[in-house]
Amino acid sequence: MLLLQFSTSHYCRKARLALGYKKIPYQVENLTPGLHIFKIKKLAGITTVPVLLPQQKNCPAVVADSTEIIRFLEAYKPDPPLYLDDPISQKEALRLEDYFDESIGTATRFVYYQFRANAGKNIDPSLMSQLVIAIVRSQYGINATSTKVAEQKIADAIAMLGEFWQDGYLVGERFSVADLTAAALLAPLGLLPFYRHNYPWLFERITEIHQLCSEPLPKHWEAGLGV
Ligand SMILES: N[C@@H](CCC(=O)N[C@@H](CS)C(=O)NCC(=O)O)C(=O)O
Repeated sequence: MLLLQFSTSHYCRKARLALGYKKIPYQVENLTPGLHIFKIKKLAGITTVPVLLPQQKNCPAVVADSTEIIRFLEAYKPDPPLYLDDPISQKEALRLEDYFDESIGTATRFVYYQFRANAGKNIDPSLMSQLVIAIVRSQYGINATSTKVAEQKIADAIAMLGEFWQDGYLVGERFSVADLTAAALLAPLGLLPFYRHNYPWLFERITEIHQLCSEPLPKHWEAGLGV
């Protein structure tokens, strides 16, 4: 299988965590933000990554969007499962996946890129990195005011996770797509000392989930500890 991705995208991280959890061999092709459109639009009809090309017999040629990729992987290799057996629990797991995708993943993007353009500028001062940060900030309208709203959404999500993650799972009695999605979409916050210092349990859990899925933590992860 081939995963078309941005190496820095947390939605692509979500797809990689699922592939890793299911121990499905895959390769990645890193696309350049902006130029990616020429490849992705023609192939998948959308402009966002991740896009998976299964390259297998009896499989679709293209699966776009992280949620659809997990749905496909679950059918392709049901074991170990990311979906839950009980229909009510499964409905809740998909609701949480959607909440993290639509609300928290975008909020993380605001908080993360606002940090990288200010206090976190020295994490990678290279021209290329600063250019990507500037493009993303302009594309999504990321500034101090818009980031305030995002910070509140993240605070609400962390409060909710605090109830479940300190000693259990988001839904039911085992790891599911809901836990995986939360771990992927909050992982970029591990680079921010504010979150690392105030919520150590959150990043312990995110680390555990990355280990479970054989996925490395985000680059510069140690920056969150101020080293
Ligand atoms: N709902 C999509 C969101 C993916 C997404 O927002 N990807 C961003 C990178 S983090 C992207 O491709 N942005 C490029 C663009 O919008 O042109 C998913 O879950 O796959």
